[in-house]
Amino acid sequence: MADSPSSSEALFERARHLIPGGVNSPVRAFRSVGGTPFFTKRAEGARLHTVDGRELIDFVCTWGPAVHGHNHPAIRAAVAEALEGGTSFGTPNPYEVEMAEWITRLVPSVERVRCCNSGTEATMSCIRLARGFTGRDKIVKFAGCYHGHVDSLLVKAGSGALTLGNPDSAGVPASFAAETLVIPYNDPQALDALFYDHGEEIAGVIVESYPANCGLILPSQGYIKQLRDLCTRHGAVLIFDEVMTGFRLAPGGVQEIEGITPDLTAMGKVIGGGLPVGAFGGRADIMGKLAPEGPVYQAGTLSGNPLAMAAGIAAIQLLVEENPYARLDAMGRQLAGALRDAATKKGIPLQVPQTGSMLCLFFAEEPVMDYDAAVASDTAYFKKLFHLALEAGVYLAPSPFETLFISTAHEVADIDRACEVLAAAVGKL
Ligand code: KE4
Repeated sequence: MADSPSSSEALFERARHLIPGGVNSPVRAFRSVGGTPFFTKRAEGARLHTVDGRELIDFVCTWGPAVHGHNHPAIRAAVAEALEGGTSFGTPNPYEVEMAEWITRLVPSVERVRCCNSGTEATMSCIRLARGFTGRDKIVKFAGCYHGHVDSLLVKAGSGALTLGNPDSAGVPASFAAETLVIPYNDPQALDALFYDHGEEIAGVIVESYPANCGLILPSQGYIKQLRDLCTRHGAVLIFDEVMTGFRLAPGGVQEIEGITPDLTAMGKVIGGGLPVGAFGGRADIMGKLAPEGPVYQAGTLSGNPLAMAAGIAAIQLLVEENPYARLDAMGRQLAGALRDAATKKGIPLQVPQTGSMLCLFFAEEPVMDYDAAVASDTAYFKKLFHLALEAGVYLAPSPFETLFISTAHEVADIDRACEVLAAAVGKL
């Protein structure tokens, strides 16, 4: 069929001339799996409807925010109601207060909170606060973790940076990178050595509470506790990046599941209900350093935007009312089990780490516990599986270094269908 002006092919051809890579965020470009990205016309529940007339079961969920699926009636109604009052005021508004009350109620470690416009802004602000609070300069991150495109954190980063093969982005001065210490995740000895050598220089340690940007990597027993204890002993600020895991894996995120209290938490995605959002918060003594109360500056024209706050409040209220976590975990287990069974039957090494509504596929002999093991996994198998699944109407994240997401809009029939499609795809590898 000749490409109609609105086909994905035609749209991508137009986009490529005007937008770098044809996309407004690199990981959408299908660079690591090949092919042309499809364009979505609308999204409903667990499905994306492409401009080419295809209907796909969506396991990307707009990279995490759509924990209730797409276009949920309650979220749509909340945005419509807020829209009656306008789109942005540049003054405080009631929605911001309600959002702050929800976040501080569900995440007890967050005594005070500020909203912003993205997860990147949230992590960037946590870093600046840690430095302003301690008067120290060094920041610690973990190889493969991704915290948004903050200069000082685009060092051995995951997600799109890793997908495109440039985990250390160009444009970040060596002087910036020098203030960021990077160590392997899940390596207790490396953690001890780092604090032995640099403990008193470290302003803060930022960690994805469950790393999910070089695939999903779960912490070894006791690792997060060791990190907490070392930060406490050396006066370093422990920052949990719960942009992806917050509210999705439990009402209070991973810190509720693990029983570990960070000093600051970065949040985003779910709390915007699909609209642009970020938030960061934590200990009152640290947050008290933030302008206009303290010397650490941070700001945003659209921070606390009434539409984003209304959508996020509706999303949070749905989670509290429905308490869907056990059902989401059951669907995650079913999908992971079907993949493991198919790989065993085919005789292909496949690891499928899963927790709650998050899971990923590593074509590897052994469980993947860190960045090096993740990048050593067989990405060619993943690429083939991705396209076999897409052809059959199941959309996985277009990168082996991302994570699959399940929403409350996924029905039993969707998971059954996905299990069938993915098992068949594994059988064809
Ligand atoms: P944003 O600036 O994209 O809102 O959030 C950055 C961020 C921070 N922390 C974690 C743990 C994250 O996963 C992210 C962003 N996640 C990626 C997907 N892995 C967003 C997708 C994209 O970059 O297009």
